[in-house]
Amino acid sequence: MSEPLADLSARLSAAIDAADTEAALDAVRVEALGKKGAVSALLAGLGKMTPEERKEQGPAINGLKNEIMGRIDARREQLRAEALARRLASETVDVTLPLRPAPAASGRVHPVSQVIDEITAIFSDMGFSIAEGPDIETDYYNFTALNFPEGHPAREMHDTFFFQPGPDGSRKLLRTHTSPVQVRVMQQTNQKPAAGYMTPPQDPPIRVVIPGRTYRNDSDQTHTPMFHQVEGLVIDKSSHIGQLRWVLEEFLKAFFEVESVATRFRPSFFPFTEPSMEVDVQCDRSGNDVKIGQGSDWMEILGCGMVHPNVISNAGLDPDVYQGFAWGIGIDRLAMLKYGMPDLRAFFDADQRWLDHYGFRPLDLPTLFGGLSS
Ligand code: 2NM
Repeated sequence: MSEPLADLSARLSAAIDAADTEAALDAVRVEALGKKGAVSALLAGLGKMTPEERKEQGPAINGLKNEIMGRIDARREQLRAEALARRLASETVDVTLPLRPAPAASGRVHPVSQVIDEITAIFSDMGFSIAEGPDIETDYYNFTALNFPEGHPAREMHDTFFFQPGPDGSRKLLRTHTSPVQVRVMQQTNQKPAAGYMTPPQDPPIRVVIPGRTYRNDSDQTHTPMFHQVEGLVIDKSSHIGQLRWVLEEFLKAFFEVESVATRFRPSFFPFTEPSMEVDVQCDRSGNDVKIGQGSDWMEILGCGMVHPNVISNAGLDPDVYQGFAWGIGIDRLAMLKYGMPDLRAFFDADQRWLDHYGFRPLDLPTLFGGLSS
């Protein structure tokens, strides 16, 4: 005997009310109205009834079917409304919370990048161009063109990182200074720039500064195998040491943001300059950190000289027509001095806390009119 319609209706209604997800509700729908569902079976049974039975049972079974469909639809709407309410409750936004800072506000510029930007701002203002060149160099550009004779001890003193020799036996190297770029700049007189580098061709007078990464196999408290240099070059028909001294002193005053600096030029030796000099800058070491531009102490800060005639001719210019001066400074040490960072090795540790502390705000670009390090 089949289940009375009233009982089936009550059982399905209870199952519909108990379904607490749309998936559970759909299972009840299949159980009632699917191909093998209880209500579908009753509907299929109508065909085997006598006309009188059908007349009575037909409306009752169809009524049950419509009732169950209606209940399922209502329950589905209810479940959806409940789900929406739960989501709205869980995703509320507290508009009184502080905003999370934008990347431009929380990101920091590394002190080395900051100092490079400051140096290039100062020299741009003096009419210099900025040039760049490859980190991987040939022996020719790194040494030979710069008047380092074959087998000269200065080559060993550079602690060069060499690559494996190529098929022709020549070894590339990681540049030990940025001076090869000076040679490339001089060579580009009347030529197109080499692909990929921001090195504008220029006829003399050449006024150019080259910041960049340099490499030497040396690592201790004060040396890292990769470090940064900025070198400068001026070439004209009558460039002289007096101009060199003026340029360097103007640079040091602007960089250290002081009214005056005294400098001391001592004779030295570099293969690519003659005469060569080391420059000491006036400083005060009586306090905790070194103060530039005051006091009665001296600190060596850079090397410079008049470009050797061999370098000028190696670069394709006539040394009887052109002469000039060049200098080189270590950027990492300049950054330590100006911003009071005690340990060079921390520069390249990629420690977020160090960068949060010593880094610079990315939208405060250094300019001479707006302040270099404001
Ligand atoms: C220094 C010191 C002295 C220098 C010379 C040249 C070139 F290519 F023009 F010959 N570039 N840089 C130079 C001179 C670099 O660094 C301590």
